[in-house]
Parts: sequence; structure tokens; C-alpha cells
Amino acid sequence: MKLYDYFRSSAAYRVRIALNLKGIAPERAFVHLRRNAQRAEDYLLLNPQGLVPALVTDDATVLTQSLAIIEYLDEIQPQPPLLPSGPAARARVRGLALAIACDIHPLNNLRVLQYLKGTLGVEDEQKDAWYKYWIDVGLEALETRLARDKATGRFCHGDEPTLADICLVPQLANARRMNVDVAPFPTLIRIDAACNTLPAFADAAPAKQPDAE
Ligand SMILES: N[C@@H](CCC(=O)N[C@@H](CS)C(=O)NCC(=O)O)C(=O)O
Repeated sequence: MKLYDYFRSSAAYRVRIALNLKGIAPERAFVHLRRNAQRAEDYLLLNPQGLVPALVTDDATVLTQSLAIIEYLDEIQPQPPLLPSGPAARARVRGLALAIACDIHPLNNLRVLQYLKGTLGVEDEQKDAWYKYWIDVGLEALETRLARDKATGRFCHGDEPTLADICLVPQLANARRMNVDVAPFPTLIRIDAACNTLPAFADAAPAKQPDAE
């Protein structure tokens, strides 16, 4: 397998955590997003969306979208499972993961920020306010939900890491990098700390990647 990765990409960070949990170590290729390598012709041939991650499987199928890639990994290597058993529990975990992957992360993606600044001409201050606002709104709802639900345990769902934790940890790392105050989210902080005691999470951190700058 070959993973197209970038140390600071939170979507790629999700896939790195899942690969580590599964004990799978693919070949890696690094797509430098700040240098727009995601829009180079050779990468667009692989993923016309011009986004990382992409995973090329052993039979040369190109997979895109971090959550689809993670579910693929979970299917080819079922242990440890990344989704709990039971339809309602699985839907809860997917719901938490999608709240991050669909409703927080895309609003703050590099191309969105570049469009705000480059095309719409907003000031840096306004762009940063946009970034922080959407993270804040999203994390606040997640905090309420996780603090209230009985199903929340050491991790987002019970006492084993799932797809929800795989999405939460990179999103919190992003928030901290952008100096968003995460103190109002104690449950998220607690779960993030629990995840990062596990080598699978800690080793996937941006600073530990070969392309880290
Ligand atoms: N929904 C996609 C999102 C992928 C994505 O947005 N990747 C970002 C990095 S986290 C990217 O490649 N951005 C490049 C750009 O915006 O130009 C997934 O989960 O894989």
C-alpha cells in the first residue's frame, strides 16, 4: 500500500492513526500542501479532488476520503475494531466522527481559507476569526454531547478507541495550533489525553512525521 500524506493534514492524520492501530505500515509519499503539490498534474491524476490523503491499495486501487479509507482498513484488518458492535452504537460513533469530518473540518480547509483571502479579499484577522468560529461552534456541540452521553467512557465511545477518537484528536491538534482556547471543552481534553497515551495516536502526530517542518 502507499499513503499520500502531509504531516499537517488532519485528514491524513486520521488515516495514520488508523494504520497504526491496525499495525499496517504502508509506503509513504508526501504531498506538500503549502507548495500546492496537491494541485500538480501527477497528483490530480491520482485524486482529481486535489486533497490528501489518498491510499493506493495492494491491487492498485486508489482510495480517497479519510473515513472511507479508514473503513476499508477496518474491513481488511478487523482487529482491533474501529467501530463498536450494535447498530445504534455504530451510528453514534459515525455521527461523532462526521460532526468533525463533515461539519467542522471542511469549513477550515486550506483551499477554503485561500479562497476567503485570495478571492474574496478578506483580511487575515477575519480569516482567523472564521477559522476559530467554526472550530468553536463544532467543538462546543461535541463537548455537550460527549459530556452528557452515558456511552462516553475513557474514549468517545466506551473504553476502546474508535473512529470518533480518530477524528477528534487531529481536530483538537488543529484547534491548538490555531490558538483556539480549548479549556471550555474538558471532556474533549480528557479524551484527547487518553488517546495520546496510546502509541498509535502519539506516533501519528504531525511533529513525528518524516516530512514535518
Ligand atoms: N473529506 C476529505 C478531506 C480531505 C482534505 O480536505 N484534505 C486537506 C488536508 S487536511 C487538503 O488536502 N487540503 C488541500 C487544499 O485545501 O488545497 C477527507 O476526509 O479525506
